[in-house]
Amino acid sequence: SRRQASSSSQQRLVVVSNRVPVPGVGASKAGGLTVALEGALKRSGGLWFGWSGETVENPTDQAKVVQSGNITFAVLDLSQRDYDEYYAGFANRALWPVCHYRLDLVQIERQELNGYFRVNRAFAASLAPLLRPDDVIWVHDYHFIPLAAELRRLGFKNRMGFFLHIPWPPSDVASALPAYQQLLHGFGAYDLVGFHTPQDAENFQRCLVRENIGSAIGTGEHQINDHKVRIGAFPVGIDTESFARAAASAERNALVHRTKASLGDRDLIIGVDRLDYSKGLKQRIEAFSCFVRSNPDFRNRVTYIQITPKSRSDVPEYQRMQREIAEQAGWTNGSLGEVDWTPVRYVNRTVGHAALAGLYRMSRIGLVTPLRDGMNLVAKEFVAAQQPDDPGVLILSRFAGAAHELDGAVLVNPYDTEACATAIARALRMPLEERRERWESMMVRLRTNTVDAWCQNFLNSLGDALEPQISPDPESNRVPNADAAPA
Ligand code: ADQ
Repeated sequence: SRRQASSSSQQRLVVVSNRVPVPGVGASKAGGLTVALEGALKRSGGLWFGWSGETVENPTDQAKVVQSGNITFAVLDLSQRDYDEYYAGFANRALWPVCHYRLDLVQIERQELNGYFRVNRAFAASLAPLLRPDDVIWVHDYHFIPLAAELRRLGFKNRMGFFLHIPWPPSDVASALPAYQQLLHGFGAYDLVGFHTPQDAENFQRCLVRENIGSAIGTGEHQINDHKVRIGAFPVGIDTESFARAAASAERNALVHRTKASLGDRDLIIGVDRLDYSKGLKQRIEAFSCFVRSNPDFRNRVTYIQITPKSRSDVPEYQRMQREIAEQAGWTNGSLGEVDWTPVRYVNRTVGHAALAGLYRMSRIGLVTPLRDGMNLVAKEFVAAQQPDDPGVLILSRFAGAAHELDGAVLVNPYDTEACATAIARALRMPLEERRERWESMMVRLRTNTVDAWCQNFLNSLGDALEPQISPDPESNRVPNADAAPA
């Protein structure tokens, strides 16, 4: 077959992502995902290529290379114009809102669109001299959809896979993207295109069908000219055991300790999200205040902490939202609070991994209510961090990819304020036995579908044999609970 299965471990893994955690450069803000990919690369050795995170006046087209152990990091700087058009522009003002079903927030600028394709072409050209014929290339996320097409144009025949970390909407929504056809053709240059949920994968394949791009061979396989593209769901996981361990030992963490002391005997409700309109913060604060108003017996007995680092502050839609959310948190406290009770503690901070795990663990409720989310790792981290004999309750939006897997959560429609308020009251009153049952069922999933398993599944499916000792288990590529639509 075209994808000849090599059982050698000669093949090198090349990861491409917008941000690259080059050791010793910048603050270590490694999220779950960079840790996971780092894990995969460390095992097999390989190359990690992407943006340096820097903008400079005259960027060169030659990547800066840093060797660390068996991983080679190679990064490019961007000019201010490239950054504005490719990153802050097309990626975050067109692709991000469309993929999160927010057509009201889409900004379409020809120049930004051109910048996006130009930067992808430039990245491909700079990656080209670093590539070997046997390399397996794994491209991540919406910043780099056209990368494979650009590499193919330069003659590369390597196996290439793409994983989208954000949702893919139905074609009526997706087709609001400019250069829609060109973007879809861009996906078609990969051998495998992965999404978090079967629903996203299905949406995507329907887009190809409706635009008459190639033809479906079956569900999850598409023939485009003489090229076969596989399309599948690969729900990302976390390092469950290590997160649980971090949570268990976090009692010694100073911030966790101080927070606990500051709460007195109040119950803690926690939200942790980047400040992003997809996370449903406005609706969430509204639901919390509806809960307090309709459950006066809980006044002064709960505290809602929302930890929300600012992100993409140079994108105008984010600046507007940052003001709105801050105002709303202030309003809520002004109207509901007491001299000795602040109902909402809203902080724009990044919190260390260990402290975060400890804060999740002492919470009665994790509020994860995005309006739309590819997966949402906070939901998984919250569950992994719970105390097995007295776990808290996860309240989860049905519009998070995680809702496909975490059937033990209390699933909510984040737009329905009163229903969310009721869910909060219900979670606070939930008997221990029910909490345990729900938690156990979620942990079963989280213990199997770890981030390592996710990497393995994707790479196995890409038909590569980087780690031949792991036998490809056909069941492991099945999406658990694939048929169960979120309630
Ligand atoms: P994000 O939109 O960033 O990711 P999420 O999956 O929740 O959303 O991951 C956020 C990560 O950042 C988590 O590991 C969380 O712990 C951490 N984080 C958030 N707030 C923090 C804070 N205040 N301090 C410290 N850490 C914080 C995108 C997609 C998601 C998808 C992931 C991975 O939007 O849907 O799950 O990629 O594919």
